[in-house]
Amino acid sequence: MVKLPSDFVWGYATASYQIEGSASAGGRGPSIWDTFSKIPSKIRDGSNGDIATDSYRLWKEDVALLKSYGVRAYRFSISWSRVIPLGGRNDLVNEEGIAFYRGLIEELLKNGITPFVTLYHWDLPQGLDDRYGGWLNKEEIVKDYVNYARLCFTRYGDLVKNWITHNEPWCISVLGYQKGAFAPGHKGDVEPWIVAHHTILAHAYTVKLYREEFKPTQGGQIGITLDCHWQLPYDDSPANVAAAQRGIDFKLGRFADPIYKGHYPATVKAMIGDRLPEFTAEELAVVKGSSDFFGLNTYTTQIVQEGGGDEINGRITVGFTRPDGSQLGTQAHVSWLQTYPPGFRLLLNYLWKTYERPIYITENGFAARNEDVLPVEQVIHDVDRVEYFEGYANALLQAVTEDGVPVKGYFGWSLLDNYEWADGYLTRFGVTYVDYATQKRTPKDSSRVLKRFFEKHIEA
Ligand code: GBH
Repeated sequence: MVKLPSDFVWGYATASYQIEGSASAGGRGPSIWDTFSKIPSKIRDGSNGDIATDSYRLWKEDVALLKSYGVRAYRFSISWSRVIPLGGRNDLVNEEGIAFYRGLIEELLKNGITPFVTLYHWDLPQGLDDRYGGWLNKEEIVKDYVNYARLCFTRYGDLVKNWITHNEPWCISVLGYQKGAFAPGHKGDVEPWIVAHHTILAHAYTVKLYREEFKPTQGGQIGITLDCHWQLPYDDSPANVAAAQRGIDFKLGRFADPIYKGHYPATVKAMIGDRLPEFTAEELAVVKGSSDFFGLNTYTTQIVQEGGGDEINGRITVGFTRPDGSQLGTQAHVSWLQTYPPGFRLLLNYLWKTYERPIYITENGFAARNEDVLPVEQVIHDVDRVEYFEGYANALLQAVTEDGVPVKGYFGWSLLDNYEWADGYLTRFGVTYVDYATQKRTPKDSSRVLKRFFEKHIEA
């Protein structure tokens, strides 16, 4: 095969809190991000998602934009507290919120765009955190999450055939409960492992529900999205090679191994000891095999050396500098991201070999430098983002056509510049420039790159 298969899907991704705004309109209840973003000094520019890109009101314009970009699919997330304002299984459903996503889904389909729906992109209803501690409370959160998922399958499953449970549980547990950098802002080294365990269970029981009660009649697929930077050993010393594998275990394997293989990685168990919760036999039977595909968010590669780092990454040191002093690739606006397409190809091969599931790239993208300060006329000529997407799309093509990795879809992050969490509005990942004063959308050069690429490389 020299081309991508004719049913290859591609498009752009977004997330509810990052684009919707209208935080207290339409009957929406608050989420933990509404609370967290208002704590002084948590967000670099002191901003929040109250308005964001105003997509709760401008959604038709956004669908038209997607259409003009030639996409086949759009990945967005549902705001849990917009459809169940207080979040719980005995709480009221907000029909206005339900109707909003129904309208969006119908408009996408009318335009020939397939919806890929994420159930949870970090905006837990504040009501659940207040009531019982949110992700820390196993019995309650699993039941409430499954109930919320049931509502979505019931109301949208006739039209939506591609479901993603969590977006990046690593961020939920590590940034939310270990580093305190994301909502709800806890710090410690016990909670992150408990929370991670509960996100896996909520995911798994949701998939069980879908497979038993919805899939037989609705016929869709469901999986989870995990994030990973490829880990490149600093040199070929056995210690650094082992460190790179441990880095992958701590970032990805801690979720992927239970879900696809039925156990936590041995390296994680060894370092975390009895802080790592155990699954009961009954739970394990539900967890193992609980994803129809491998959803991957990936942005970059890190160069890894043994030792020195903290436990979060498995006591490794990560950077971008090679032994000869050279950098891995083009530096982004954010410190954690450099362009390195070969790492993407290596990661895809690793995932296929290790987990043997079809892969969807659910996010991949680049924040070019200084887009927060340059005038729009300059920002739209985003050469670094163009270089990034060309490199990564070609690496994907090679992985599929030369290495035989079954990648089924690709979503660029993101359709629009948007609320970049703790970075606020200072970091821009969009292929569309957003003027936050007027909400005017202007396509950047990069919006044409993926269109051209997939027009050329997908089988007719
Ligand atoms: C994704 O997160 C998110 O799904 C999306 O919402 C976000 O807008 C997008 O990527 C761009 O960031 O703690 O050293 O890893 C990517 C995960 C989490 C990666 C925060 C960078 C900070 C540095 N990101 N992380 S580090």
